[in-house]
Amino acid sequence: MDTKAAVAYKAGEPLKIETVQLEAPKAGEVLVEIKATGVCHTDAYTLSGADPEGLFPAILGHEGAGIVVEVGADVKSVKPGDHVIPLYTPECRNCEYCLSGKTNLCQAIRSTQGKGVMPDGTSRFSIGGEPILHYMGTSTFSNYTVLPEIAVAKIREDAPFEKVCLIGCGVTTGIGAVINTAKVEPGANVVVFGLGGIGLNVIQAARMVGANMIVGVDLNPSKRALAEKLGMTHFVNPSEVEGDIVPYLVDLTKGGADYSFECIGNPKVMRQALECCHKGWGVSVIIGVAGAGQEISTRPFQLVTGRVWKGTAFGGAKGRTDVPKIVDWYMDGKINIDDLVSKILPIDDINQAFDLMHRGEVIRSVVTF
Ligand code: NAD
Ligand code: DAO
Ligand code: ZN
Repeated sequence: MDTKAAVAYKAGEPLKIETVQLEAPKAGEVLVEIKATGVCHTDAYTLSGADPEGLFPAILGHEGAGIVVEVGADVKSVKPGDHVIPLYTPECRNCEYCLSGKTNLCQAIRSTQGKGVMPDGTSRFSIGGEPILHYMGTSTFSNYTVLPEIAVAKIREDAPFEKVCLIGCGVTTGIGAVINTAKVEPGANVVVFGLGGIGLNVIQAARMVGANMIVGVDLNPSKRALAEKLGMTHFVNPSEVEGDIVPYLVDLTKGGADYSFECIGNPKVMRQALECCHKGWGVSVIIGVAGAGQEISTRPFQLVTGRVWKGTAFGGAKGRTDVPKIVDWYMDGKINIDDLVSKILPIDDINQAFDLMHRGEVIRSVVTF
């Protein structure tokens, strides 16, 4: 079939709207009509050329929602008409990682996904017979996309696509980091570095689990109002703090954060996030993805004296199991996604969504087909 898609031909160049040929789903695969997709920093990171694993030409996009149109042989868990959210972290429920009960990093299709192809080693997308690569196993910047069955979460049918698409990345990552990775308990003091799409979801999850202080740290004062609406109790702008921000935050939290979250991707801030944690038990979670080749550092004594450094991908969420529950939380009014969707644009204007993101003018732009 033919499908409309935004194609990334080359690093650093705008996406091009094209008619792309898409092969039917093979065994264990599903064809999904994407209705809406968020535009996330990770797409921009890959498009910029800074991502060492970025491959071109490809169809980017990993924060989508849509409807199953067709299923290949042996597909049992979804059927045409089901509403789904694509998963860049699949859940096969059968590999060593899934069965460990210790991680969400299913490895069933990891090697082919990283190469931009489907599990049989080939791409379903092409133009004029030349293959176009998949991206993160999802390629949601295409009106129709093919995914492995294990990489779709079935969701309820009354959930609006242009909102719940954010559960495909930002919402689940931030909320999962609090609930699954850090396991923040009621009364805890939390410090969140970076109040973008990820940090705001950390904040609303911290409020949901009953955290006491929820301190937000951001250089951009325009982030303050929405963060407060979502539960932030104290705002700190590092550019207004005299001297080192670490002792300032330790003082503010009366001994240090029980939990801190780095939601920027800056190794210097990652160090601050660890070192502002409480001696003896503070846990710091790295969510931000740093540039290729960057390294973190601290004095080992920070860890000897009881602080813990952790990281999380997709908030530690097992997609097929957890994503439908998060959709329910949104539909039940327990979490706010509406305020995170700053702009809705048609796919033809997708490059404008990237511009808005680079200018820091949106939390998320959502593109619809
Ligand atoms: P964003 O750009 O919307 O938000 C980052 C925020 O950090 C902005 O508000 C910015 O003003 C602030 N900031 C920048 N530098 C700062 C500094 N030095 N001190 C304080 N504040 C600073 O980004 P986002 O969409 O929220 O994503 C955040 C990070 O999370 C990115 O690195 C992204 O790649 C990563 N991410 C990780 C996962 C995962 O599974 N681990 C998933 C999605 C995104
Ligand atoms: O190696 O098993 C693996 C999976 C690695 C992918 C984890 C994704 C990390 C977050 C990247 C940003 C997501 C938009
Ligand atoms: Zn698995």
